Amino acid sequence: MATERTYIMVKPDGVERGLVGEVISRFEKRGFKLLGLKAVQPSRAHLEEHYGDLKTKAFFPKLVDYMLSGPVVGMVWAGKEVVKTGRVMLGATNPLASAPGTIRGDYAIDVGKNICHGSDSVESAEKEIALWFPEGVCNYSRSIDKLIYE
Ligand code: DAT
Ligand code: MG
Repeated sequence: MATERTYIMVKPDGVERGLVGEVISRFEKRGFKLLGLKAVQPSRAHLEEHYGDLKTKAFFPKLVDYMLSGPVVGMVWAGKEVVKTGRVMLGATNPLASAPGTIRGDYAIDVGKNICHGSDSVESAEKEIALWFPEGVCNYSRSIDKLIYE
């Protein structure tokens, strides 16, 4: 069985607020496997591609400007149902609707400053991984997996 992968990104507000470690820590402690990690200052064109499905939305220009306001930290995590579970760990898009215990529910208030991104499907995860990590990511096995998976 191929291992599912997702693209998780700490947005500029999350980086400036010192929440990179917190996001990494939650995915690490949950048991997911880190395959890629880097800080980047993406171009406008790169962000417009990443958010391509939202380009007709009224908030699109503001979203891209916000994403351009500082570096982001992108990561690739792997594991069982990591796409769906990653989204649950992030919380709802609007932080005010996010449950406490989620990243957005614990650290954010406004939708336009919601700290983190997570792929919304296996297909978009693979597209986003290719976009943000064109050089490729790691692939390795961990002996600890026998303590995490039955
Ligand atoms: P998500 O980031 O939960 O996948 P999305 O893909 O629908 O949500 O939107 C991408 C980002 O755009 C989101 O994290 C914050 C911003 N956004 C979404 N809906 C918005 C809205 N109604 N007003 C302002 N910004 C919005
Ligand atoms: Mg999305």
